[in-house]
Amino acid sequence: MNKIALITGATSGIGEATAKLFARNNIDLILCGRRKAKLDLLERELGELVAIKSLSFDVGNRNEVIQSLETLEPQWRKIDILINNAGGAHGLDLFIDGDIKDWEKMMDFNVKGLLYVSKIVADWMIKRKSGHIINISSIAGKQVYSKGMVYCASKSAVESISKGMRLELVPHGIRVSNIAPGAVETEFSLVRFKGNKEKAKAVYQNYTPLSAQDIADSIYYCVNVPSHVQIADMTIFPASQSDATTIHRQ
Ligand code: 8X3
Repeated sequence: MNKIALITGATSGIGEATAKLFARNNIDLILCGRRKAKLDLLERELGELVAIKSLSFDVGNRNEVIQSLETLEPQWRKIDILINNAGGAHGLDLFIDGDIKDWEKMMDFNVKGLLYVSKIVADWMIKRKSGHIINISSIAGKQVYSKGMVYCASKSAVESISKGMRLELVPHGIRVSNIAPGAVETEFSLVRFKGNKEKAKAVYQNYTPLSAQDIADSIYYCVNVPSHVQIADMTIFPASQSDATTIHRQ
């Protein structure tokens, strides 16, 4: 019988690459995202390989999360792997210039959304005494940089949540892995800079950034280690990156 993975933020970037990799490796998928049309497209494409369920909801909206997950039939609640990937950065501004709506989005998606989904799925995993939760954090969760304070705070919350989950869920046979990427070229910077393509492109210029596929490969590694092994924490940089703000450009 195939394993089942639930992936949030499955319509683009790391989430989409992970969905495709899992499907090619016979893992059935619950794909979650806001973009219904993109979910339908993915469902059609990957549905040729594995069983797919797609749920369109806003991860930051508690009622939508609860209502959507409640529609899952019993066989789909047997989730083996939860990938908490939804989230992102909104704005790159000094604290005093920051847009409060950006802060709210980052806290709603990156922190609260992750908690809403995990509370429900962890409960199902506890009943089955097995499961694996993978939280997509960031180097920003380990290092604070100017103009990124609230994004960094949201990701350091993810780091704490990963540690707390591990303390409370390991006794129930659940593994928790925290993955903290550095610079990954996805829609991340386009969202951060509110659609400004020039600014977004500049982030990844004159070096080779990570791709969504690189992170999907790392996630796949984490879920495939022997069952007595738990990758607690993985920080992944491009070869040219030394810390959150230091990139060696040619
Ligand atoms: C993405 C990496 O360095 O822009 O989370 O914060 S960084």
